[in-house]
Amino acid sequence: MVFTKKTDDTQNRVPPNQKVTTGFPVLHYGDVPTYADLSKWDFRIFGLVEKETTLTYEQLTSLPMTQVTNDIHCVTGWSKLDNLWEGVPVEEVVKLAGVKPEVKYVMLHAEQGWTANMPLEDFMRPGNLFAVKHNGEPLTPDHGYPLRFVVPHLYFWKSAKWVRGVEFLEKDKPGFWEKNGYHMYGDPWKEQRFAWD
Ligand SMILES: Nc1nc2c(c(=O)[nH]1)N[C@H]1C(S)=C(S)[C@@H](COP(=O)(O)O)O[C@H]1N2
Ligand SMILES: [Mo]
Repeated sequence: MVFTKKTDDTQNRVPPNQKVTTGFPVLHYGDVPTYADLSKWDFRIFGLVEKETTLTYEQLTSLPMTQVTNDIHCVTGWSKLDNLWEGVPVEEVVKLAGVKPEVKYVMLHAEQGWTANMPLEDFMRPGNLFAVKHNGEPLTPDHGYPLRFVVPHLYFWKSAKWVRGVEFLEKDKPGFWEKNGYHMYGDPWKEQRFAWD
């Protein structure tokens, strides 16, 4: 009998029933938005905040940027390791508006009314960012240009593409996929794929 020992840590980085892909699949509901220019684009920070704030693309991308590398896990079964993202850390955006003490959840709002919910703590996790680049290249329209959220510790559907705002809430509400049978939280390590998982 031959025993093989994996020499890298890949096996520990891939949640149950996920397969690693080296491609970058495209997954979303609806049409890819197109922009003639970004003059009408804005980003809203609203709900239970001290000061509702609206940023232009220029204001948003003038905030301090960072780079992070992480692994992403799509609920449909693919994982992609070692993604290098560049963008604005979540805390840089949030501190402009200030979160009220009663806030426990957020709702991300994207183009065409698409939404995704998560607990405040998960949204604010260090390493989360509003990304403008992936692996050194500007985001393509398919992958969320001009801005996408990246929250790698939850299934990738929570990482809103074409994100246009964040709303702070006291109570949890289902977002787009969550209304359509997906799990309210979506932990890939617990395989929280569907509402009943
Ligand atoms: N605005 C928006 N963001 C979205 C989606 C969507 O339908 N609309 N789909 C999600 C899902 S299900 C996945 S798996 C990822 C896919 O991101 P990718 O196409 O860049 O791989 O985007 C997420 N973000
Ligand atoms: Mo997905």
